[in-house]
Formats: sequence, C-alpha cells, structure tokens
Amino acid sequence: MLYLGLDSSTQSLTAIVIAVEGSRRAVVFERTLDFDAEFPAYGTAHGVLPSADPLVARSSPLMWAEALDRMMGLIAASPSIDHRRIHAISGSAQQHGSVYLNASATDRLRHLDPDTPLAAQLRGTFAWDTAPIWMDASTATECAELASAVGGPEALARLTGSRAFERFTGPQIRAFAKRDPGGYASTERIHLVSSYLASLLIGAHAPLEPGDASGMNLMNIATGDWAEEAVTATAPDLRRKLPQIDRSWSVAGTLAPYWRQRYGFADARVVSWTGDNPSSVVGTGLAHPDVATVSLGTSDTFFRIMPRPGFDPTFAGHVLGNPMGTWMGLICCRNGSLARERVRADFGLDWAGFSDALRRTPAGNQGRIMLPWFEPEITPPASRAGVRRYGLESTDGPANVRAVVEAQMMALASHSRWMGTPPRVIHATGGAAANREVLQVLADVHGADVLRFEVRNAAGLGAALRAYHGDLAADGPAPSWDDVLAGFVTPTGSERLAPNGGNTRRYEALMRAYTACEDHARGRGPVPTPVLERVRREIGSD
Ligand code: XUL
Repeated sequence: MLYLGLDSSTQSLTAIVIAVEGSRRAVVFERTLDFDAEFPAYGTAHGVLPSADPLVARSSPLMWAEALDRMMGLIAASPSIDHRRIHAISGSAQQHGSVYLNASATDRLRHLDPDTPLAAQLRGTFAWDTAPIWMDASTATECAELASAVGGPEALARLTGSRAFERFTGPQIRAFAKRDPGGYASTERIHLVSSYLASLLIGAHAPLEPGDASGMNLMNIATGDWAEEAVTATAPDLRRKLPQIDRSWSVAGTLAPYWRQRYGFADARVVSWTGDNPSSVVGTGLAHPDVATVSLGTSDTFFRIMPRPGFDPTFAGHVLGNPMGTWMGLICCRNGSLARERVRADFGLDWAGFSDALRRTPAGNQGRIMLPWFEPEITPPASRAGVRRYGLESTDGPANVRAVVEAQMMALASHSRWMGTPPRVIHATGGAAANREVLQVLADVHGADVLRFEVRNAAGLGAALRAYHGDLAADGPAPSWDDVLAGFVTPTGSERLAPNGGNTRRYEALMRAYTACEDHARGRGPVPTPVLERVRREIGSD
C-alpha cells in the first residue's frame, strides 16, 4: 500500500510517498517544488509577496493551489510509483496563515472541472486574494485588543495555550475584519493553509484538527474545541465562518473527482491536514518528553511533547495540540534559514565555506555575540529588525558565521527552559540539519545527543505516516504510533552526534553573555560589557 504526505511550507511544496508492504517499509518518492523558481508569475521572494511595510508578510493561496496541482501531476507521471495504489493522503502546512473564501467557494469546490487547471477555477472564490502568513508582525494592536477582551495575556495563555501573538490567526482575522469590513462580511469560511489545501483535495470544506487549530489564539487548549470567549472577542459572527475541529486522525473525505479524472488517482482517503511543526512530531518519532525536536527551516523551532496542557509562564512560547492526541511546547525563532543565508551570502561563501568557517573557529567565539535579527524577531520578541554585534567585527567572516549559528542555538536553548529539564536527545530536521557543523553547535549548546534522520523533511514524512495511521484507524481501532513509525522513524538509518563536554561548559558561560546582550538589545538591561569581559576571561580567547 502507498501513502502520500504533502508539506506546504513557506518556500516550497514537498511530496513524500511511503510504501508499507508487509514488513517492507520504504520512502519511494520524494520531490520538492520551490515556489519562487517554479511559479515566478506570482512574484514571491522566499515564498512571500513583496510588501513596502516590513511588518507585513502575505502569500498567494492561488500559488499554493497551483503547486498542489503541479505536484499531483508529477506524482501521477512518475515512473517510480504506481499512483493508483495511493490509499490515503495527508498533509501539513506552514502554521497560522489564513485563507478567506467567499460564498461561491463551496459550490466551486464541489464541481471542479477535470479539464481545467485548478488555479483557474479558484479565481473569484477568495474574499481576500492574499493570505497573511506566520512571518506577519503587523497585528500588535489587535493582539492587545484580544488579550484585554479576555482578561489579559495570562488569561488568554491559560485558555488557548499562548498569549496573543501577531502571527496567530485570531489577531490576523481581527485585523482583516477591521481593515476591510466588506471583505470580512463576504467571507463564508476561513481556513488555515492546512485545511485549505485539504479542502482542495476533497472538493469540500475540510475540518481543522487540534495541532494546527491551537495556533490561532482561538481554541481551548484543554478541550480542543473553539474557545467561545476568544472567538467572540476576535471578530463579529466569527464562529459561523470557522471550520469544525475534528480529531487529528479523522478522515476529511476522499479525493475529489477532479484528481481522479485528471490524473488517474484512486478514491484515496484524505486524512485531516495539520501544521508543519505538529506533523514533525510524528515525522521525527517524538513520543517521549525527554526528547526534543529542533527544526532548522525558514523558521527555527524547538518543541517537545507535553502530557498535559499548560502555558509558558515567560509568555515566549506556545502550548499546541499535536496529532498524537497529546500536547506540545513550542518556540519559534523567525530568523532561521534566511539569517544563515544572509551571513553566508554577505561573506561570499558557499555552504562548504560556511561549514569550514565553523570548523576553523573555536566554540564560544571568544565571547563575541551576534543577535541575528535581520527581520523582526518572534523569540525573543523584537518588533524592529536590526542585527546587533557585541565585540564582533562586521567584517570578520568566519566569526560572523559562528556567531549567527551560536546565537540561534542559544536562543532555542534559553527560551525553551520553561518546558522542563533539558532534553537528553534532540531530533534534528529541516534543511540546515544537513549541515554537520551546525548540528555540532546544537549538540554542544544543549549538552544533548543530536540525531539526524535520512528523510530531512520530517513534516512531509509525518504527513505520509499520518495518512497511514488515519487509514488504519478508519477501518478499526487506531493502531499504536510505535507500530506506525517502526521502520521509518527509528534510530536505524539515522546518525548520532554527541556533545563535546568542554564546549558545553563554554556555552554555559557564553549563555550568560548572550542573555545580557538580548536584555540590553530589548531595552531591559544595562550595557553588557562587564558580563562580556568576565565571560571572555572564563572561556579564554583561543
Ligand atoms: C510556528 C511557526 C513557524 C511556521 C513555519 O509557530 O510560526 O514554524 O509553522 O512554517
């Protein structure tokens, strides 16, 4: 049996097909379509539409649909698999982004014509033809309004798992309703990117599930249903416009006639889609609270399973649902791959040169610190972009390479402390997990073993595994996750990097310097020179 997982991320769409035949378990198809390169007509840069306001980040739901259409065609045409044997499909998408459909969408979805490309048929079905995405930071006012309406940041965090965040869907919906009341009134259904793409596959409005719905500031984190107070406070008549929230492994429907007639797919089940981070929980086999996942993609995220709901008392992170039915703590740093990329390009390096710079510079970087806020940062919150350097020459290429990576890993470590005792093992995924030297810094900063897996797109693999799990669960009792993951997400075929004890001790000292710099840059602490000098003496200058 074949199962298809799709992952619609900020910059690309990935498809992964797995085969489960008796004891044979293998990834048999993997393909990525880069939005900028493959769909230049939309004019995106790194998957984002141009904007004069640096706080605004939007993308095109039509482009995502066109990418889905192209990908399904490529799967159907691939000589390496028989796509008619794909039994179930699931997917994941960048979190928080929202798609606004008008009253014509329901009928249009139901009657998609297999002779006409999908995107052409969706024109006219949007109440707003762009979609705000997770990189948007323009809704500070709406965050404050929402928080105050439900009794303050802590009340909102207790209720929904997070204080109000600019990129979360509730504040984004409120901003749209205020800015364009007519467009909002004509919105019949608001989807997340995940449920929008699932809807295209089934030709009807798909439900949400708690993993992705918890990224909206609108879901009751304990019950997994809409939090009426938050929904009412967000925008008028909102409850009616939201999809229902089903269990993560529910079958949303079967593949619409469009896909069967246009490409010859079977009537495969479509299991509810989730967010990319919750999907990576499955794709990295994360079932144990002692283990964390670090995803080094457009955003860098750190997350671990939680047995109970709760909230981050420092208000930096989130508690989300996850597709295994429990909860997860998550922090998200916006300046991930694009910041690494900027430093690499500024010094004219290729990725081999970037790795070489890490090899040639000492752990702790002689106490030199960079805050790589090329764009406004989410964790820690920094609404104004601007790279800060402490004791670091902006012309010293190798030291800047080390500084950006060390800062990213220290931000993940320091802001995830609220999740409990440090993890013993970290599962690494995302594009930069290909880079051994980056992962060594990750291991050393956290003092944890780092495992990297053969399949680097854990969200896409998680989606394929969720398709398999949901398909079995639809026919009988839900199978155990251990059985589903076996052979795909086990230490076999993975590589383990151990931390270097000496380096970990240096990073314990450097963390004090890093925290002092963060506090200073955010206007919450004094000039950090004395701390930096002490730390430099402590870790030495070799
Ligand atoms: C998580 C977040 C990002 C996106 C990236 O809260 O905003 O990690 O999910 O796709």
